[in-house]
Amino acid sequence: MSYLEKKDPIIFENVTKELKRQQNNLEMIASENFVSEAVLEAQGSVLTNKYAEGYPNKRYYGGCYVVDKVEDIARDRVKELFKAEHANVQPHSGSQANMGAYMTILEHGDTVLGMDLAHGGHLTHGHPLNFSGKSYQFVSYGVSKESETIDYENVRKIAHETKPKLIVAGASAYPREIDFKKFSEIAKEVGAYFMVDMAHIAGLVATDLHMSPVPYADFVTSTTHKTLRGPRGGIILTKEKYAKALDKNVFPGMQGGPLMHVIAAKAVSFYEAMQPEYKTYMKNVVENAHQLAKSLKEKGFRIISDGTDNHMVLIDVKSSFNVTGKEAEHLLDEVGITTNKNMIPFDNEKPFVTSGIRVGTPALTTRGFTPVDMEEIADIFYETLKNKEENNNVEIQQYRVKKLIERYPLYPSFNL
Ligand code: DSN
Repeated sequence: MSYLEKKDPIIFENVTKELKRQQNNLEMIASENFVSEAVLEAQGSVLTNKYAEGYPNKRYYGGCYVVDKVEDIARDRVKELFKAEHANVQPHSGSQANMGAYMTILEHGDTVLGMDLAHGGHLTHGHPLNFSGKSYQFVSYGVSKESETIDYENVRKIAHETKPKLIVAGASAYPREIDFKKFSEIAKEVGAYFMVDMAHIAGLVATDLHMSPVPYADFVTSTTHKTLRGPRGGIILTKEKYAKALDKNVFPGMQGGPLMHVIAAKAVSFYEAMQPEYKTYMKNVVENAHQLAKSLKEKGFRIISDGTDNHMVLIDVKSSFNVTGKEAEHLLDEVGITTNKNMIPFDNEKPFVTSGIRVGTPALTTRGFTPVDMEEIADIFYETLKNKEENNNVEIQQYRVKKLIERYPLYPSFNL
């Protein structure tokens, strides 16, 4: 019997249920992944007990000589991984990472140019209810109606008109490569700082499957739990010239004690991302996404921007099969496929309904899924969504999902 089971059976029961849910469903949320057992072990370690406000060798608490080493290793590894001059590994999340970067260069009310949320941008890129939209004056760029890809000339035009202090690139729902060089040229033209939120594509950047923003941006932020396959958390990379100001804005500016157990787990995932197997993994992620987009198209789904360059596919389910994103998410859930409804560019539906769903291949690829499986999954999507008024043989699709899952066990050694 585990400690948890003995002490707190109800939480134990739910942890077990969540393990089973992850094992028994097709996890296709583009921002999710399955970390290694080593990452889980570091995150579940006694480092959770340690207070370490400050930075290595400059702490406000005694007894930090061990966690100092851990944070130094994490910083060194992530700098090596992304070829960055300076790294801060303390942000508790991607939102905190963005806040830390904003606080370093912006004053309240400053103008920031970021990607429209409805076109793929993130909550912290200026949503009116988020701290970003409340603290700063966000203006936005989007994608072109025809190609559904970023219109750089339009970005340039808006930048010249609005003279932002900061330009933000990076997205939560954009399936195409982003040209960070072009963005940095535009930023230079208008005298703006340039920041990239690479949360979704960090794994592709680490393995040279996407242009790196590091040489071009003043600040690069990321989460560590998406394609990077680490624990839930954030990082900020920057040039040496901003290092001191950035660190001061993260602590004491924005956070107190760092989560040392999470930093240890981040360090483990950075090590893993430097290994050749990870490069193979990321190549497979992209290959699977390509195949998924291709097979979905063959089945009659309209794919935003007509394909993908990365790990995600954005599907216009509304114009494909007259089903909203909300309905599609629900129908797919029923057969054991986890996705999320998502706005598509120029969407007429409300954010809680949407015309699209966003799917990704990072988690399934961690389990070992291949392009042949993507063809099968596209067919299950089709059979499930083709006619919402009809019974689309839910049991048959559930059985097909079960068969796929059985082929690629997840955390087989876990015996909770
Ligand atoms: N909510 C995340 C995503 O799903 O993309 C971004 O923070």
